[in-house]
Amino acid sequence: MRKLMTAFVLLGVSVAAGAERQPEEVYRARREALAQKAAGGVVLLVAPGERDAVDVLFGFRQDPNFFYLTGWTEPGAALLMVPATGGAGADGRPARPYTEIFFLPARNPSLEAWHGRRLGPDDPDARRRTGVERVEVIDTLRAELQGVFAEGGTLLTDTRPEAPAAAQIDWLRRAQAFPYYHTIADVRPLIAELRVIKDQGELALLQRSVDATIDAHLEAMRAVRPTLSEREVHGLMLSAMMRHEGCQRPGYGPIVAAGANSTVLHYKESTGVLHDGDVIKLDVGAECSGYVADITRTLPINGRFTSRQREIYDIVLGAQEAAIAAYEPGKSTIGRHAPHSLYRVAYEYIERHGLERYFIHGLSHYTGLNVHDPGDTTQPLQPGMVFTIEPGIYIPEERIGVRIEDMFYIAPDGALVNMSRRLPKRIEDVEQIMGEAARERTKATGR
Ligand SMILES: [Mn+2]
Repeated sequence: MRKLMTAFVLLGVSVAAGAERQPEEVYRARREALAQKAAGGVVLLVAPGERDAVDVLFGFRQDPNFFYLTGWTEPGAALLMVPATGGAGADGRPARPYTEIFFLPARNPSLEAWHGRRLGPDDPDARRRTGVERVEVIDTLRAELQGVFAEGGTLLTDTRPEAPAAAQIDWLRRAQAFPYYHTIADVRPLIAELRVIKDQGELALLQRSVDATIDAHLEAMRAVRPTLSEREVHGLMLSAMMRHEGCQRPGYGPIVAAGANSTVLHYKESTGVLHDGDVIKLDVGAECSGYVADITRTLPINGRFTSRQREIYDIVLGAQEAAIAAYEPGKSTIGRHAPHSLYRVAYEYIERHGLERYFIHGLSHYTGLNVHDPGDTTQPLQPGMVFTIEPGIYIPEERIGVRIEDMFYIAPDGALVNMSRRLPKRIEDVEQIMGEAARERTKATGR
């Protein structure tokens, strides 16, 4: 832990009681990189409102793109990035430098009574805390846009109809009838190009989520036994991950699936009970400081795999190892149909064992602020990319579903690094941990 803390200090990640922010200059550099990609377009990002992204258990979750560019975790904000215009031309109009404006809702004491203190645009430390030079009240956003688009231009924003930006720019869409021409384009692909490469601070935050998730899986490995319910196992895993500082919530709907449920890829009910002789599939990950880990293990409920379960398990593990061994820096991809695909390697391994019709999903996805992080999966893996390798075989007629999922990153020298290697997965290691835990339980209860 001390080593990890040292790493955080070195990387400038400030460790607070809650979520951590990276240094201001990191977010500013991301905004500037996005402004480059926007090539003269105006960028508008809008955070969800107080009620739009609230989980009853875990509270408000910031929009990942908004968080990536600002580190801001409060609701209702907006960010406007306006490109520079050239020097005074023949018409005498003044040049405008590149401008960033951060918009905040006006403070609302009655809302704060319910949700707590929020930063307001008039707070003296608004600029310091947002990291943006100009902070305005969000009511002025429309007037600001009207000024910027007085002569048309391109607005880059989240164009999904359900995105918070939609309400803010509805009038602009309708204003298409005005004489000056403007276009609205999707900003998300440009941000995805940035997000797919993680910086050192992000890798440290992701490692922290992975470490919390590993502890959750170890907790389950020691606890799993017949008669427990799926929900109890899930509760134990949640408790273990929440012990880690900065861990806020599960990274995604946890899959805790025993027996026949293990053959359902995204089983979410957790209503089952653990039976002697079955396996349990645990696809559970933590979100810490916004970054999500995604790890899966499959355990024998009574502590010992049957010979058939072993057979399937070792094929899944062999497929994962084959994909890892096949990795080539600057060449391998994770896309299902991409050239030099690691998926292909894993698929062919399972095919050689005659079970390919039971491997029915992809092998990998990027991971970051989203469990399925955006990014082009046909491009060769590059330093800073973080992704899963997760083959699986699901045989409903035998009640056996096995998935093994680890998280990896590509180091600066191109090496493939397993971020979750501390979590055992070889059959003998898993059985040993489960056996020791069972013996300790017997000793403790005298039974
Ligand atoms: Mn996954």
